[in-house]
Amino acid sequence: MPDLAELLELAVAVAHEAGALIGTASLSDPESVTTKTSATDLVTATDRAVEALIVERLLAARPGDGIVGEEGASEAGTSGVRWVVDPIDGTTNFAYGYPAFCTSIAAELDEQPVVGVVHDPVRGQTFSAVRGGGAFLNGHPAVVRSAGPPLAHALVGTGFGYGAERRAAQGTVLARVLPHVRDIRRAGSAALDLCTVACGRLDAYYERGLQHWDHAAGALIATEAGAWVGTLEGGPLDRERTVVAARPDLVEPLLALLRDAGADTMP
Ligand code: LIP
Repeated sequence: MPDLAELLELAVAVAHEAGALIGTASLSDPESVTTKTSATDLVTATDRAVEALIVERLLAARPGDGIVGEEGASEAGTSGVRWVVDPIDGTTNFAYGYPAFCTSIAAELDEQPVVGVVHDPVRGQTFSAVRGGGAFLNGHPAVVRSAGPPLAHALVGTGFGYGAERRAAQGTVLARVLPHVRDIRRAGSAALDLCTVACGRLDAYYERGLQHWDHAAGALIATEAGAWVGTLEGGPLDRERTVVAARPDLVEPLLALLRDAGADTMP
């Protein structure tokens, strides 16, 4: 069993270094921004440079570990520890200079997250968690309220995919959800949204179609903060399902509202 405190310390140090590199990035060269799965799915040279830095640092410290990264990093490893990396979650925001993006690093054992770090370089905020050890924001406990305003007065986060068909369906679901909650927030980064639930700045968050690296660290942080984290459809957090994170007292009414809104039948 690896020392989880050591993995956490490494992930925090590497995430901070990634944040510093992001801070020096220039997007002035038009070649530095290209697209991936669709014309709206952006990737920048900085995403790739930050992922390369993270991979280099993690494997230098722990040569036997595995890694999977959004920008293509893939190492099987032999140690049993696998790192799941999103160098810049919220790339569209980063490319626009819209101040809501982060670096997300998770360590997994047997495909279960045991360490999660989400670093927001704009606000200088680092969210972290170790399985069974609680969640923290800049070293202070991050705790979800066990109870609070009813769903009709809840602040709910969500997000939209890069494909037009899915966006249309997500827009239809959102229109049905909106009259039944206080308001909606769309930050543009699933990792930040999950951490925002973890520290009680949102009452709940839901999104369909997330990649593993979008939620690997944030889901552990929200869970360790006391949020319910799961899927609308039941089963694991994967691309085919709707990830939900919420105050425990909101879960039942929120899942019912999302089903009524047709969230579980979206393409
Ligand atoms: C983003 C997610 C966000 C989602 C965006 C995008 P990326 O990840 O964090 O929640 O709404 O469509 O998938 O592409 O910035 O790493």
